[in-house]
Amino acid sequence: MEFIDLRSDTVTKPTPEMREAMAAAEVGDDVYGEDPTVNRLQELAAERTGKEAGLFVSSGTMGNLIGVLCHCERGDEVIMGNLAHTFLFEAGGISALGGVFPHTLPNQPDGTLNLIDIQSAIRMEDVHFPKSKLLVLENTQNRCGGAVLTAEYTGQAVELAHRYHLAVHLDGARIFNAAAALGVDVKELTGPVDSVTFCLSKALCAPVGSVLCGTKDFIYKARRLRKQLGGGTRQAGVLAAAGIIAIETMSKRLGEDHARARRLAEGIANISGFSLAFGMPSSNMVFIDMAPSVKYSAQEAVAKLMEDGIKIGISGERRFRMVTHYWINDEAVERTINAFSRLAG
Ligand code: TLP
Repeated sequence: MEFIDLRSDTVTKPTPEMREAMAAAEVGDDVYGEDPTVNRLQELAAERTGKEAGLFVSSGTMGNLIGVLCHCERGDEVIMGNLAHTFLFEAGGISALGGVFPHTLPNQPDGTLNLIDIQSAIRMEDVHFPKSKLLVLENTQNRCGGAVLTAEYTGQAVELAHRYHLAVHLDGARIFNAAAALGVDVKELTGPVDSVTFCLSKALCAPVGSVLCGTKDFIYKARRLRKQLGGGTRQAGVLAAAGIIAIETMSKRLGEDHARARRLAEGIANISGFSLAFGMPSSNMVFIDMAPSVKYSAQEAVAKLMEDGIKIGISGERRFRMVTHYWINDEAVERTINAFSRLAG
C-alpha cells in the first residue's frame, strides 16, 4: 500500500531533480575544504541568511548543538522556550557534551518568549550564578503548532539579548516555511541573530543535512567542533547537490504545503469530536485534539488511520500532529479528512 505519510516533513524523499544532481555532483574532500559542491551550498546558505559563512552539518540537531557550544563555555546558561526543540528533542546534547545549562521560559501560544521573561531570566554578575550567554529562538516553533515568529519580534528579542551581552542562536529548522508564511525574505528573519541553523531535509526535501550560518570567525570555530563530534565528512557534495536544489527550487513552493495544511485543518475541525489545538495553521503543521466522545485512544486512532494507509504522529494524550509536505497532494488531504470522519463514527 502507498502510505500518506503526515508524521513529519522529515519523511520527504529527494525529488527526481535532486537524484540527478546528486549523481552528477562534483566532489572533493570536504575536511580539506575541497568539495566544490559543499562550498557552493555553504556560500548560498550564507547569502540567503545574510551571514558571512555557512557550514554543512549532518542534521538540525548537530547544527543547534554546534551553535550552542560555539557561543557557550561549560557552566554557562542558555535561555530557551520550554517547548524548544533543543530542550525537548535533542537528547540533552548541550548539557551532555557541552556542560551548558538550559534555563527554560514558557513559550507563548504564538511561539514567542515574553520579552519581560527573557529580561528577568538574564543573570547579573554574581558568584552564585551561571553566566547567561545565549538566547535560543525557534522559527517556526514546532510544538506551538508551527507558529511563525515575525521579523519585528526577532529584532526586539535580539536587541534585548544584545543589550545584556547575550548572543542569539536561531533554530530555523523551518525558517523557509516561516519566510513563505510571512511573505518576506529569509534574511529579514535571520539578519538580526548571531547564528542560525536551517534544515535542508525537512520541507525542502533534501535527503540529509542542515546548514549552520554566522560570522566567518564563528564558522571557523564551528568547523573544529563539527570535527570533534565526528561530523567532518569527505565527498559530501553528493548530499550538498540536493541541498542546493532544496534552497533554490523547493523553497519557492512551500505556500502550497501551507494551503494544504489549512484545508486539512478546516476539514478535520468540521468533524464532530475533533478540534484544532492551536487554531488555523500558519505554516505546514496541523495539531488536532480528539474529544473524549471519540471512543478511541490516540494510539488506537493512529492504528485505525494506518489501516486506511495514513500515518500521523501523536503529540499528547489525545493530540495528533500532521505535517504537510511536497509528497502530500490535494487527494491525500481529502482522503485524510474522510478517514477522520470514519473515526468519528
Ligand atoms: N524535528 C522532528 C522531530 O525531532 C520532532 C520533527 O519531526 O519535527 N529543530 C526543529 C524545530 C525540529 O523540528 C527538528 C526536527 C530539529 C531541530 C532537528 O532536526 P534533525 O532531525 O535534522 O536533527
